[in-house]
Amino acid sequence: MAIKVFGSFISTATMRVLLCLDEKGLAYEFVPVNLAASDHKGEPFLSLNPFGQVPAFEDGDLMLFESRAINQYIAHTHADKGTPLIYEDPKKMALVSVWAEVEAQRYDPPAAKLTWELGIKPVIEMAADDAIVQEQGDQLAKVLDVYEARLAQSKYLGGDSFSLADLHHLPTLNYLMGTGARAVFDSRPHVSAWCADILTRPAWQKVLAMITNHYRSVSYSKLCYV
Ligand SMILES: N[C@@H](CCC(=O)N[C@@H](CS)C(=O)NCC(=O)O)C(=O)O
Repeated sequence: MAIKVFGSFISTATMRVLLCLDEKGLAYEFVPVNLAASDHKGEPFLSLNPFGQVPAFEDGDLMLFESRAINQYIAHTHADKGTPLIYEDPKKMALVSVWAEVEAQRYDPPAAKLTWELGIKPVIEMAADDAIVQEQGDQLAKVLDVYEARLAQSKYLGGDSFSLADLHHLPTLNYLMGTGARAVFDSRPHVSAWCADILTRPAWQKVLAMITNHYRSVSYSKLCYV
């Protein structure tokens, strides 16, 4: 039975899951959820995610939500396919888990707020809040100081090879690279090299191409939501 992802192409959490599936070379069906019409706030979507947020995920009789948990499931279930995103060795895997937590708990809060202010608001013709941009930019800079030290010692956050810990950053990272927040990454040499490396991964380029093709086929008013 086909894997299904219910989500939106503008959603970083949706992109995170699509990227994981592409790294694994898995086929899936994408089911668009119209956020502009608030389809995620009513049935049948609430049966998939009672918190009313995208993405939701279906694999046979298994239904999941929370992008990072979905990716853990994909990485474990298809450990032998495509890019290995986890380690069997418990010590190596523990480090991947540490940095996956760092992404979720430390990096994502400021990165997601900056993505909204600088990456998404301009597209929907809303003005960015300068105070939030300043505050979250400062917060992100402190987190990236820790990344700079880690990446000076380790090619990837979780270890010697690309893993879920790196993968989870890509959607917000990609948005931020097209904004003024890019400077906070570029000014840290090891962070900057890591960004250049992971942003050019073929699986991420494939996700971006799919999103770009999709937006070519929808009207501007729906750009952000379909
Ligand atoms: N922690 C959740 C976050 C999901 C999330 O924030 N989804 C956003 C899009 S990226 C959403 O559905 N926003 C619409 C809303 O909250 O109403 C995950 O990683 O799946």
